[in-house]
Amino acid sequence: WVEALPVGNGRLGAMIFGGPQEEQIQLNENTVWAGSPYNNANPKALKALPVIRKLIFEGDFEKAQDMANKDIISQTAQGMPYQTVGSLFLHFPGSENYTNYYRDLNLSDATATVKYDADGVTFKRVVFASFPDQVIIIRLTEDRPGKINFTASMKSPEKSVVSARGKKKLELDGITTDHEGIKGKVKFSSLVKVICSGGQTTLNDTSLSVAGADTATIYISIATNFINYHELGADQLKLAENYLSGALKKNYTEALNDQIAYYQKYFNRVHLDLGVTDSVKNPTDVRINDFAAGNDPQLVSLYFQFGRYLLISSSEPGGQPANLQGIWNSRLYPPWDSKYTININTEMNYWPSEVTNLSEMSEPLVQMLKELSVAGRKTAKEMYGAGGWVAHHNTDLWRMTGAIDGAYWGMWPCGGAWLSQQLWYKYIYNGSREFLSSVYPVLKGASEFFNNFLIEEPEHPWLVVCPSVSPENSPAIHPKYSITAGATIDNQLVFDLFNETIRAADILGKDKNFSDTLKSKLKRLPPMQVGRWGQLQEWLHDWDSPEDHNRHVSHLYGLYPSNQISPFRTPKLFEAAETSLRARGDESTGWSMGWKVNLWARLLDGNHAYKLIKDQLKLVKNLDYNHINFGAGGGTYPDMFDAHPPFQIDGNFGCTAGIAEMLLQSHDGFIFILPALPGAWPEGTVSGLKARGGFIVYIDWKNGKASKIKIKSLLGGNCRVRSYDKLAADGGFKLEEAKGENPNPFYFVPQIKQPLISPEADIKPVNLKESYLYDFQTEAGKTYVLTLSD
Ligand code: FUC
Repeated sequence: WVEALPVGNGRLGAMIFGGPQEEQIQLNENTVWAGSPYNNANPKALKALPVIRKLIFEGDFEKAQDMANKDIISQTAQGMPYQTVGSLFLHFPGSENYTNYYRDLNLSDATATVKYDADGVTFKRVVFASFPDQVIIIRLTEDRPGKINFTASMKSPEKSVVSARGKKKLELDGITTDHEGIKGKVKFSSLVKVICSGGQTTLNDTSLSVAGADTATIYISIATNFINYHELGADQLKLAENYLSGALKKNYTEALNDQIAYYQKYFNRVHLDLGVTDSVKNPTDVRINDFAAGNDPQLVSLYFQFGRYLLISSSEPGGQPANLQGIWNSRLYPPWDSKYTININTEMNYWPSEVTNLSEMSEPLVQMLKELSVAGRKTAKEMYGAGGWVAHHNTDLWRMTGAIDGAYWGMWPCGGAWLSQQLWYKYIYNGSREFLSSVYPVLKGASEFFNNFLIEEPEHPWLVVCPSVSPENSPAIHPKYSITAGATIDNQLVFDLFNETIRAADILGKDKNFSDTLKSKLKRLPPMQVGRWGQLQEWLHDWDSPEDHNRHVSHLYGLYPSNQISPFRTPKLFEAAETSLRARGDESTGWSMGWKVNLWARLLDGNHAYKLIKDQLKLVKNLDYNHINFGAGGGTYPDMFDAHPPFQIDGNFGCTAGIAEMLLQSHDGFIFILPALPGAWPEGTVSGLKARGGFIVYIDWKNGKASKIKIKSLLGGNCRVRSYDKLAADGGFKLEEAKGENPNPFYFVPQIKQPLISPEADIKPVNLKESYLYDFQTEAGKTYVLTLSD
C-alpha cells in the first residue's frame, strides 16, 4: 500500500497499485467513518475540577491524574475510525508476460499512469480524481485496436453487498461499523460504470467484463448519507447516481482537461528549482534511498511539491479537513483511527497552506472549527461550567470534544486554542476583513473559554490552564504523571489567542469590554522561563531534563509556528529554544522531524534544517504493517508518503512547510529573504511563496546570495524586507532603511514579557549574521523588483 500512488479530489481518494495483471484501486470517501453523531463529555468533570486543581497545586500529581482518568476522561467512546470504502479490482488476462513496465504519478497534472507491453501490445492506464466532476476516472488504451480485455470487481471489508446484473454497472453498497458503543450508521454507495469504444461488455452477478474494446473509460462514483456532523439521512445511492450521470455528460478529454485546469490553478502558483542532477533518471524509491549520501537537490523540490499536491488532493473546499492519513486509508481500524489529533498533527497538516499559496485548501478546517465551536460549547459548559467552547486533544467526523485516551495524553483542553491559530494566519496572509468577521465568533468563543477556565496558581500567582499537560510528555521527576498547571505551550497558546481576539475585536469595532478583560488577563499569564541548563522551560517549574528526547516539542510552539520567540526581539528566549531543541535531538518520528525542519529554519540554521530533511528522506524498508514499531523513527516510504511509522501524512506537510520556511519567513515584522539557506543549495529559484500582509515573492539566488527578488503586493501598504545581502531597487521606487515598527497592519508582533532566567542558566549572546532591513511603499496589484547591490 505504501508503494501505491495516491490521487484525490478532497472528497474522494484512491490508491493505485499499478499491477499489470491485476490493478487494485483502493477507495476512500471522506465521510466514511465508523459510528454516528455523538459527543463524549464526562459529566463528572464539573464536580471533580476544583478537587483536581487543588491536588495539582499541592503537588499530588498521582492522585490528580487518577481522578482525571475517572472524572474528566470520557467513560464512553474515544473517537471513531475513518474507514475505507473498499477496492475496485481490474483483472487483465494475458498480461502475465509483460515487459517495459513503467508507472508514475505526475505532479504537474495530477494523473497516475501505468504502462507495459504484453503480447506485442503496449497497454496504458491513466487515473485521476476529478474535482469538477466528483468522480475517479480510469482510462485504458492500447496501441492495437480491440485488445482491451478485463474483468472488474469490487470488495470491501465493511458490511456490504456487490451487485451488477441488470444494473448496467457495478454497485457496492455498505454501512460503516459500530465502534465503542456508537452504532455505525454511515451508508455508502459506490458505482462503477464502464464506457467502451468497440468490444463487448457483459455483466455477471457481481462483476463486469469487457472483451475486445479499443478504449475503455471507467468512472467510479461514491456518495454517503452524511449531511453534517450531527445529521445523516441523505440518499447515498441517488447522490452517487447524480455524480455519475453528471460526469458521463462530458467526454474523457473534456473531463481530463477540466480537472487539469482546476488543479493547475492551485498547483502552478509555486515553482521551486534547487538544481537538477542525473539522479532524476532513477526511480523515486532509489532516489530516496540514495538521497543522504548522494547529490539530488531535485528530490527536495519534488518532496516539497508532493506536499502541495497532497494538500490540494486531500483538502478541498466543501469537504472534510485532511486527517492523520489525509484521505488515504485502506483499513477499518487504521492507526490512531486516522482521525484528527489536534495537539500537533492536524495543525501541522495546514502549515504549508498559507506560505505555499494554497489558502483555499484550509476551508474544510475553517468549517470544522465553526462546527467544533458549536459542539465544544456544550462540552465547555457540561464539563467545566465555562462559557465559550473547548476541544481536547482529538476530534473526529462527529466533532467530539470530550477528553479521551487516558489523562496522561488526553487531559489537554487546548485543542481549540491551537486549531484557531489557522483563522488568524488566514487573516494576516490574505487581509480579508470579511473573512475575519465570519470567523470572529469562533475566535471569541475560544477566548471566552480560557477567560473562564484560567485559574490563579498559588506560587507567583499567575493565571494558568489547569488541569492540563504539556502534550504527551511528563517531567523526569515524576515520569508517570503528565498532569500539570501552566505548561509553557498552554501559556503561549492563550497568549496568542487573547492577542488575536483583542486585535480582531478592534479591527471589527466590537466587544470593547471583553477585550479589556482579556488585556488585563494577558498581563497575568506566566512569562516564558529559562531553566537551569539554559533551556526554555517546558513546564512552570524547572523540571526539564537534558536527556528527554520526546518527539513532542510543545514548548517550542513559541518559536514555530508562533512568533513569540525571535532572535531580534527576544534573543535570550531564542538561545534557550535552541538549547532545548538541541537536547531533544534530531531523529524521531516523521512529524517530529517535519516540525524540526521548521524550528531550525526559525533558528536561522539552514544546514541543521537540511540535516533534518536528510533524516526525513530516508527510505523506509519495512513495509510490513503487521510488524511495525510505531515509535521506531520516521522516514519516507517508496511512494513518498511520510512514515510515523506507519504512514502519517503530517510529516509530509510539516517538511513541505519547513522547506518554504528555509527560503522565506514573514513572522517577525518583515519578509526575510533566504533566512536559512543551507550550503547544499548554492543556487536556485523559488516563486509564488506567500508572505504575511499579502505579498507574493519570487527569489533567484546564486552563490548563496539573493540576486533578484520580485515582490507582488496584493493588498498594498508598507513592505519591509530583511536580507543578508545589500539590495537596491530596480525601477522607480524608493528603498529606505527601515526603522521602528513595521506600519503594515498585518505584521503584528506581540510584545513578550522579559523571560525569567534561572540564576544558574548560562545564556550565550545570539550571534547573528549581519543583515539589512528595508522599507518601501507598495500599491495593490503592483510588482517590485530588488537586485543585489554592489
Ligand atoms: C500522538 C503522537 C503520536 C501520533 C498520534 C497520532 O499520540 O504522540 O506520535 O502522531 O498522535
